[in-house]
Amino acid sequence: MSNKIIMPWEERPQGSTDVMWRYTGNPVIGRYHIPSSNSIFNSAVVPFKNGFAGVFRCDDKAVRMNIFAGFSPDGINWKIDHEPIRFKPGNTAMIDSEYKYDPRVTWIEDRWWITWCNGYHGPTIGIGYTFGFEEFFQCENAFLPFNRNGVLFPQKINGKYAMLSRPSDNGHTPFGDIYISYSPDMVYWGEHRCVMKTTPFAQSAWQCTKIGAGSVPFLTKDGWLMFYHGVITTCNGFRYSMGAAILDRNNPAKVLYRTNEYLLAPAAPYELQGDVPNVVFPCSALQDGNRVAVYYGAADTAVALAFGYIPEILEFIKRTSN
Ligand code: BMA
Repeated sequence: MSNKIIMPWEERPQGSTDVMWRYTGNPVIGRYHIPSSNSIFNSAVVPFKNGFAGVFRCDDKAVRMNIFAGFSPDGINWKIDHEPIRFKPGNTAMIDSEYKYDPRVTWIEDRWWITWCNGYHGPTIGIGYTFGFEEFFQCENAFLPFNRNGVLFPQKINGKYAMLSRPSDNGHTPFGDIYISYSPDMVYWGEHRCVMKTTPFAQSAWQCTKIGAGSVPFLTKDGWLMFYHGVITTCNGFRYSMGAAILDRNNPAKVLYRTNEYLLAPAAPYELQGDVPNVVFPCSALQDGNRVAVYYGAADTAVALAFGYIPEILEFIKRTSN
């Protein structure tokens, strides 16, 4: 990130020993931020020009799921378009989409790539791109239904685009592991490999039902750092928390370390109360030297921010890894 851009940041609260901590102004974006919205959550933010751009999941008051572009000078105060993104055909004329949700955004080489959960006879991974968040182009879906949580790496790996995803079912999916797939051209995806599975209940129950990639991975001295969500099934339904993993730089199918303890779990009122209580769902991470700011969906209702120091997070992942 260029020095001119000032990333949203707050120091760790006095007396706290948490590895990651919440922004005191949370939620950053409330549910009624645009006139049509019922909820705004699970959204992705990237540095753009002298500030930030984002792709936001805004469900409307008919609870139709769609993605919207937004802009901010500081990552905190957002102007989100009142109309959803209208995609033009990119590398295909087949751009059917019954709904769009849970976007991620990645700069690769010459453009911003957007992935999202695309409704095509059930959920699968939609792909699109934009050069400046004004015109948007939609590409072939990456996979057959059913799949969710498609997250691109920010650079080609061994000459190919690489994407994490989570094969699922057509409903609320009581299972799910993270896979990686490769593509030479953003049309054909293959070489699918399993990356991470759920954990045994007695070992790390917060991630024993399903896991899914969260933020676009970024390189650190130890490898790719990726925030992900983990889910436990409770007597009141699913509970979503955030952990992180370090993946091998040259072969990201190889997990070097992974949090056995969560980094952030639903505890703040806006994470406990909302359309779906008990959800912390990371979708993007900004970094600035040693610091990271993670945007996450809170209770399927609002967008929130958490902060941490990258060296401390790496140390925590290694220390709590099994
Ligand atoms: C998942 C997705 C997410 C949502 C989560 C919790 O299956 O639908 O968009 O945040 O459930 O409801």
